Amino acid sequence: MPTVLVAQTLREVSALFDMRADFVHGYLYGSGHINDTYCAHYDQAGLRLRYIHQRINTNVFKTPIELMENVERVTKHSLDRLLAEGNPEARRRTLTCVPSIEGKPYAIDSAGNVWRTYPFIERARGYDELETNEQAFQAAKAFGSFQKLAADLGGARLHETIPNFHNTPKRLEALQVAIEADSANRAAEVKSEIEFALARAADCARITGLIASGEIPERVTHNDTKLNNVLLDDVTAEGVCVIDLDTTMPGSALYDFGDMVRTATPTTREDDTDLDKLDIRLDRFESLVQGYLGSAKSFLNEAEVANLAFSGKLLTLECGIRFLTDYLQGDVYFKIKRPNHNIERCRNQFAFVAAIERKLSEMEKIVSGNL
Ligand code: ADP
Ligand code: GN1
Ligand code: MG
Repeated sequence: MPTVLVAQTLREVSALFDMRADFVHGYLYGSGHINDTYCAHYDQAGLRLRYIHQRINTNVFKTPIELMENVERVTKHSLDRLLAEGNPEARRRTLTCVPSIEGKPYAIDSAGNVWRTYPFIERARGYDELETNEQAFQAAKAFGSFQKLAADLGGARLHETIPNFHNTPKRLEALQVAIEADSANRAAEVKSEIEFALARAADCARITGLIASGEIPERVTHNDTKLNNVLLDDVTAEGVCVIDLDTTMPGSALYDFGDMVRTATPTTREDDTDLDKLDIRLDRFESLVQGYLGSAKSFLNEAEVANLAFSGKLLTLECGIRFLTDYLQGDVYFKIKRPNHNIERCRNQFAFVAAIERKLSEMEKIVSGNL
C-alpha cells in the first residue's frame, strides 16, 4: 500500500479507538504471515508513544469477535496476575487491548475490516532467527509460563478460533483434497514432496491418537509459538511478552513445544533454500528443553514428556504439509514474497523433518537428561 494510503487508513483506524493521543505517522511492521500489522506513533501532550494497529485476517479467522473475546479474557487474566504479584512492569509483560470508542476490544472500519490496537511493547523484540542459546532458553521459559498462567484461566472453554488447527491427520486429508483438485495445476512438479508427506501418515496420527485415548490432556495453549511470537528484552534477553494470541485456545502442550523446536533449533530460517546448510542444533534444543521444563515440569504428565522430542518432528511436518497444501491451492493462506515461496518453505520444513529423524534418539536422551 502506498505511504499516503497507509497514513489515511491508520488515521481512520485511530479514530475508532479511545487513543487519548494524536496520530503522527505509521508504517507496516513485522514479519508475520497472517495479519496486517502497523506500528503507529502518537503524541500525547508532547510524549511520543507507539501503538500496534492490526487488521485481523478474516480469511484465516472466520470468527474475529469470538477471537477477540478470547484475547481479552487471556490478557485481562495475565494483567490481573501480574498486578497481584506486584510486578512493576505489568503492562509491558502482557498485551493489553486498547478499547474502541464503543468500549470493545476491537473496532470495525467503514469497509468492514476488523481492527485491534495494542500498546507497543518497547525495548524488546521478536527474532525470526535466534542468535544465542540463552535466547532459546528464555523464549521457551516464557512460553512455558504462558501455559502455566493459562491453566488457571477459569470460566468457559475458550472459543476454537480455527477448528482442528493442529489436527495433523486432518491437515494431511486437506493436502490430499488439494492434490485431487490441483486447482493451480502444480501437483506434477511437487511429486516428491507429496510422497514425503504421505509416507508419514502414521506420525501425523500419533498425538491426536494419544489425545483421543486420554493419555494426553487438553490444555489452554498458545498454538503458534514460533520464536518471533515472544518478545525478548533488548538488554537482558528475558522473555518479556508472549504475543500473537489469535490461536490461544484448547490444544496440547506438545503443539507449543513442537513449534518452538521447529523455529528455534534449525541452522537456517524457515524459508532458506540452501538445504545443505540445514541441520538441527542439539545445543539449542537442550536450552529449549531446559527453559521449557523450568516452567512446565510441574504440570506435564509422563506421555507429554515422552513425546517432547517427537513433537518437534510433528509440528515441522505439519507446517510443511500446510505450506505444500497452500502452494497447491495457489497461495491463498500464507503471505508470500515470491511466487515459489510456499514450496520453498515446504522443502525447508521437510528437510528439517529428515534432520530430526536422524537425531531423534539424541534429542530423546537430552530430554531424559534434563528431567
Ligand atoms: P501475525 O499473526 O501476522 O504473525 P503478530 O501478532 O505476530 O501477527 O504481529 C506481527 C509482528 O508485529 C510480531 O512478530 C512483532 O514483531 C510485532 N508486534 C505485534 N504486537 C506487538 C506489540 N504489542 N509490541 C511490539 N511489537 C509487536
Ligand atoms: C503463521 O501468524 P504467524 O506468522 O505467527 C501460522 C502458523 C504457522 C506459521 C509458519 C494462524 O504464524 O500456524 O506455523 O505461520 N499462523 C496461523 O511460519 O496459521
Ligand atoms: Mg506472529
